[in-house]
Amino acid sequence: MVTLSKEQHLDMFLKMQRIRDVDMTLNKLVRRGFVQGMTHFSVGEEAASVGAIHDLTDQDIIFSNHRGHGQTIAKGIDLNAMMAELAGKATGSSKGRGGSMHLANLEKGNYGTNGIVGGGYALAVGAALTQQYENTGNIVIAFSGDSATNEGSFHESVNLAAVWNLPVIFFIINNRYGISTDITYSTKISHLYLRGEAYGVPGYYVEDGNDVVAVYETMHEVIDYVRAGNGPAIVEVESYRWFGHSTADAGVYRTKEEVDTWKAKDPLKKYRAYLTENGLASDQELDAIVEQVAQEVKDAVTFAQDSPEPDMSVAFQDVWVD
Ligand SMILES: Cc1ncc(C[n+]2csc(CCOP(=O)(O)OP(=O)(O)O)c2C)c(N)n1
Ligand SMILES: [Mg+2]
Repeated sequence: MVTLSKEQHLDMFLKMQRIRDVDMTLNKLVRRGFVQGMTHFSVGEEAASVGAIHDLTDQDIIFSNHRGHGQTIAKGIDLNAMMAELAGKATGSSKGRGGSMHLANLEKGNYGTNGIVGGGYALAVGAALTQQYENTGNIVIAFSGDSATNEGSFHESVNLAAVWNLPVIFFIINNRYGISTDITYSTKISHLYLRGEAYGVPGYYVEDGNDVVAVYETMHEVIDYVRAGNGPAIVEVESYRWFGHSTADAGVYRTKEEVDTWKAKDPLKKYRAYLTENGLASDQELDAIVEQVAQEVKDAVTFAQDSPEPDMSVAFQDVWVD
């Protein structure tokens, strides 16, 4: 058991609320053409991102996938820069050239979301090799979904990381679907963390990935293990996306009952109950955070809307190192 301070708890609650509010807001704005390109929401999976990232420093590195708003926010991006990026504006975190699936924030160690399923694993292994080679003491997390672990790049990356004893964690959010394909149609084994066994990598499992404290406690142990130079680890947490795979999903492959069952396991409600029942925060304190975040998100949308379009000349900037 790790003891988290009240400040740490409130920070985790705030980050989870930010993820929730940003994606709920975007879900409405998408229909009004605010977002440039396709986007995938993290609503329902907030605890997994925040619990996994809370113990990282700004120098520790993350790579994410197409569903990366949650990790991007948990790693501390400025909301104005994120919203402007989603809207394709010049003030965006990647000057409006990236959008939802190329959200990066290098100062905070976010090396980017990625539209190629399984595309982040090998990049994470490369970044972990740099940390080892330069003896920085920093670690790397490669976030992915369940389905991506069927890509060859997952297996090659885990194997290489194991052989080279690299400081990288493969963090899998198992939401049971790859677009509309149920996991039982694509994967024979019951738990993805077991895949580590084949490569000599320890696997950790959090059954309730909607419990931010449970995710945090496991990750606290795993991060210490990896930072101490013991080599890579795999972590699998179970969670669920409330919305469709992307903004273009009619949702015909799952029942309303199934979605409702998971909505009842709302990570934010669960955390609020934990904090209030354990005397760590009052409902009033948490309500104040909810209000503060609502204002931040509103301001970020206004900032993005009022920002200029990028000039075409930026398209070829930052492609090569000078
Ligand atoms: C190499 C590649 N193959 C297929 C796709 C299309 N695609 C986008 S997301 C996705 C499913 C990913 O599922 P999972 O890894 O479980 O993540 P989740 O969407 O559930 O968070 C697929 C097949 C892609 N973007 N890249
Ligand atoms: Mg999935």
